[in-house]
Amino acid sequence: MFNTFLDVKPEVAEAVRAGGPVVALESTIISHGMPYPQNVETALRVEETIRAHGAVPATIAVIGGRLKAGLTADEIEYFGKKGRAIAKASRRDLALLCARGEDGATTVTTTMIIAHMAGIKIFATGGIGGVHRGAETTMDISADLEELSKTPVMVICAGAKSILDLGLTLEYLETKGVPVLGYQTDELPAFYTRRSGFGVDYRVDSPEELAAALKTQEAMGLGGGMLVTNPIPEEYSMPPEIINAAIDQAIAESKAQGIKGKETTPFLLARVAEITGGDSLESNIRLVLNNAALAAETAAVYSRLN
Ligand code: PSU
Ligand code: MN
Repeated sequence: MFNTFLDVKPEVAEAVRAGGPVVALESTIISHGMPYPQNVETALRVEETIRAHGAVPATIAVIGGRLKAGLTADEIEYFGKKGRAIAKASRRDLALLCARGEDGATTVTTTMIIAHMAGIKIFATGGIGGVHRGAETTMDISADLEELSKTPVMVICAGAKSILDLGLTLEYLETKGVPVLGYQTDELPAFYTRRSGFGVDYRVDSPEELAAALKTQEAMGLGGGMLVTNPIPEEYSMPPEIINAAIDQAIAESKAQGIKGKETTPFLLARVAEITGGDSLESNIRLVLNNAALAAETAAVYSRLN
């Protein structure tokens, strides 16, 4: 799709034109999800992993009011250094950021939007947003869930952190018609841990099955995205009691400090990372690399279908 606000990196544009494998990546995970310099190192390693599995990486962001599909290493460094000073860009922010010529870190929502504009079908990340605990009174539900219901991109993640109400998140996705697939599992993974106690809709065991599911949903003209949840590799998963205690503490602090709106998720992510220290950062990096590899394999299979 042509869009006058969109700049597609030449390598990405060529691969899309040729129907080759391309994987989109988000930039909020760089600016808000990890500390500098590990965020930049990880973003570059994720891109290398995608290349090693035969696909072209396209890290997505808003820079100087332009929607970017594909960043240079210098642009990734700039994003990582500027960190949380960059505006977190959700759907409602895109027009204003472009009108004002500003930078924005793309969330799952805006990465899906820009990936779709650029013709990219598969996107790898760490965790998605969802229905927050206590949403029955705060109404804090991530725009990621709405976007998954309308934009035709497959999002490959490690589930969602239990900073969210995972049961309500699954209910919302069911209402919105978003298929939730478990990669080699029947259970929704909870980011740092492989298990959550909640079932997924379908277990899928190979990149071939993932590619076929995406192709079929497109061919039927159903619209909307798909969510693939890929458990963190066993050796990097964290003890549930440690991570759950950190999450409970972070939520209590956010309530005490009156954190609201778009600040909630970055606050909780940062506090959980601080409380659990280097262990959770290492787990976070490993699961993103794991998702990047699966996304690249799936994109490679998808590009050979037809
Ligand atoms: N959850 C994570 N890691 C993340 C995010 C969420 O475990 O990095 C980021 C993603 O960019 C996601 C966004 O799209 O936070 C959701 O923010 P909100 O809950 O404000 O919609
Ligand atoms: Mn929110």
